Amino acid sequence: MNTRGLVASAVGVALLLTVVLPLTAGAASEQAAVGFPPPFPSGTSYDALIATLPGFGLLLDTNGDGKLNDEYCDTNGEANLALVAGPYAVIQAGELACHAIPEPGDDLCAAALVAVAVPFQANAIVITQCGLQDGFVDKAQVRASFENTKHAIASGLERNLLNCNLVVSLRLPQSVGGRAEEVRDLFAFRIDQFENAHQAAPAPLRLSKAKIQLTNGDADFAAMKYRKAYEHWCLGYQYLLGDGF
Ligand SMILES: [Ca+2]
Repeated sequence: MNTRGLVASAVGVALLLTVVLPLTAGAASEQAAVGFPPPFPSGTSYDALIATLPGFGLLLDTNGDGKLNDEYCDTNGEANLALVAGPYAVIQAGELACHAIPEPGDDLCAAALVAVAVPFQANAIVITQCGLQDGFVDKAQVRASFENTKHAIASGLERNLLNCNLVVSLRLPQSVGGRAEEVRDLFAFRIDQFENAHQAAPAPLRLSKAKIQLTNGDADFAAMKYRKAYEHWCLGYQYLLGDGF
């Protein structure tokens, strides 16, 4: 393909970007407001960063929640951006080749290619915008997955504490592959939460009893009396259950 054909082809691909591409509906997902919500990006700088993407049809409210910060760039649109990136690279190479032409032909050559390259440079900016947007959404989703996984694990531990289930792995220390420290730290964390909730009032007797069980459990755990330690923590958790919240 000669230079004229290449440029014509590249410009044709660029014009495709002006076409708003149809979007496909996402798979059905849980929409209830449960768990840790993804911390999607926000702020005036962020708004400025993505401001042009909706106009290109690259960032649309596909889930209908009225927000764009939770959306990935349209994949078809991104594919077209990538298609244009190839010819742009060729044009950039052509600019370098212009330097091999004696003056004043080199400047004329470079000027002609720069003029052609302008829309492609804009395209490169859009690629960067979409890359950042997709990265922001990925990061928010990963954070939410991490937090919700911790919530699910904590809930599972609490269900065992609720019934004082003597699950062996929950009694053994982490040094041998057990989860006793997780149980202990979760129980201690719940005590702290209860104390914070009682800041405006004296700590109730049941909370004090729970803290005693934490101390006793810690002592037994240090003495490698793992079953007794778990039983203390479990009993302490029972005191929290009856705290009247
Ligand atoms: Ca949305």
